[in-house]
Amino acid sequence: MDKVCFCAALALALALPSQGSFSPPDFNGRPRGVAKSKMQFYDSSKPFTCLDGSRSMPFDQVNDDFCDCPDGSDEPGTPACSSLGGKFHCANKGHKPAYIPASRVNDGICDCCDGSDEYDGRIQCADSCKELGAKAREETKRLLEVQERGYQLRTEYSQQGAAKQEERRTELATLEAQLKDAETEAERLQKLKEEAEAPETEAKDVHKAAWDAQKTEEQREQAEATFRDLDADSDAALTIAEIQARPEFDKDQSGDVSEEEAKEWLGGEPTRDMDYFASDLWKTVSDVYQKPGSYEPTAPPPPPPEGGEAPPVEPPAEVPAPEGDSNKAGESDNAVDHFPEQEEEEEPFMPPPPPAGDEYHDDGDDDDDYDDDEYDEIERQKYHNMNNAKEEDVEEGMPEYDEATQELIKVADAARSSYEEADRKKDEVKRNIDDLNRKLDVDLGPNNEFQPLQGNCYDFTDREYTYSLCAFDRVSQKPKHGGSETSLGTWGKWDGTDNKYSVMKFENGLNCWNGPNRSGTVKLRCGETNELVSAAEPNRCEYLFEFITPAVCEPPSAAGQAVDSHDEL
Ligand code: MAN
Repeated sequence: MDKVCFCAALALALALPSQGSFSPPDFNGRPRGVAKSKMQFYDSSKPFTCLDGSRSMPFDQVNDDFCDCPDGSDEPGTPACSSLGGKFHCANKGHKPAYIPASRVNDGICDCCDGSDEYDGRIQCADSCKELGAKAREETKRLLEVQERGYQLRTEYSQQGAAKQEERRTELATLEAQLKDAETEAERLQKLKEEAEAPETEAKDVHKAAWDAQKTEEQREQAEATFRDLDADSDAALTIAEIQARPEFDKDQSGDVSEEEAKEWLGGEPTRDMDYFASDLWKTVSDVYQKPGSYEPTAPPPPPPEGGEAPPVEPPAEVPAPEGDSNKAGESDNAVDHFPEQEEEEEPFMPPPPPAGDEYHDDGDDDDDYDDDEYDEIERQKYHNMNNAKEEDVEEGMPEYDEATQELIKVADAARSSYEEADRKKDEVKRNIDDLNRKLDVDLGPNNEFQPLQGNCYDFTDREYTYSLCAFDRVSQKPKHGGSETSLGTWGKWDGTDNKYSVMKFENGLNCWNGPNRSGTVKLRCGETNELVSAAEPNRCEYLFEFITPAVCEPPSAAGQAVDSHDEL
């Protein structure tokens, strides 16, 4: 390989006393740029062999400013092998030795604190190693003290953590015993509740059945009264002509009630008796039927059927109102007697509601579109949740329960609230057990040293956001000048490479628009306090935090080695 000539080397050859060809003077008694640990390979009494063993040469070719070895090892003290990635060793006596790229040798800039990289005389470098070394040693000492105190705290954290975990285990055992008792108690009270509810339900059912019977009776009476009113000739048969005589049956509003219309009202037959009317027709008829004297003023009088006799205009003398009026004490027998003291109010006549189970009865209020059943169900649920079950099956208008039933309801209510209280207690114990188990399941370090951080949050504020790290829980970000908090992730796992307890990983934060879910990586460093010291977003929606904590401080011996990793001087 042709030797490369460097002008700087030529200049040096002229400026400095020659030692062999262009070799720069030794430094610290060894060839310039050679570390003490490599001295044995640079023995000037022998030929030099490239460190990769590729070739040997007379020793005066070492540091002659010509690159001979493919690994650049013959030029440790000159820039001749820069292109091969050669390194220059600064001894830096009084401070830490260091390697710099060979290209920086004699480049006019002082790189080594001892100035050994600038020897061609162009510039003079002051030796600042002593001063820098003293500062560095002071910093090392400070760090060691931090490590020492931190480790002391870590030991305390471990003790606290172990005690806390033990306390949790003891509490868990207590709670598990409590849960068994609470379950037994809830079961016992549930039985009592069921026992109290059985007679309550029975009594309520009896009451309800009587109420239903009364309603049926009332409806029958209303139907019969209506029949009597429509049956103008009182022959116990309702005819087409009698229907035609009533303007409210003008379904198509043509001005009169046609024969077909009337027949339709009678269910397709020319005549109907009271029974059929009450059981099959009344429900439909009641929608339009108008009590005598309550006709719409504008309704035209029905024309007499052709060739037939005009129906009588006089309504029958005594027609009980279809609703309400018929339930006066003493007016009916059987079911009505179940509620003898019930007071009824005089009400204007309204078509009676369809019997239970029928479709929703349109009250003419077009915007009233809620679903009755759904509403009732919500109400029922609400009552139940309020532990107010006694009201849930009281129908509107239904008379009060009798005293005996009310007493049964009271007893059942008390049984229900006792049971629900016991059930709540049981659920609370269960929740506490789950909570404890979750805490006990977290890996709090080999010696529980991270336990004192559990449940604590630490903030760091930069120009835009306040970041919050809640140990073993979540990391979040909140804009400094208002706006809502964004989840950057919840506790995921320990994720260090050499030491898994050196990095925390938080995952599954809020989804990043058009990207992944946000996530946070927390690098832990030894410190005397617990502090979030930096936050960054190196990639969009991936956050990187630095957190100092005593929980990762090493024992002083290991810390000393790590901090004081001096090379030889
Ligand atoms: C918010 C913050 C930022 C993030 C963007 C992504 O502004 O969470 O940290 O980079 O959303 O859209």
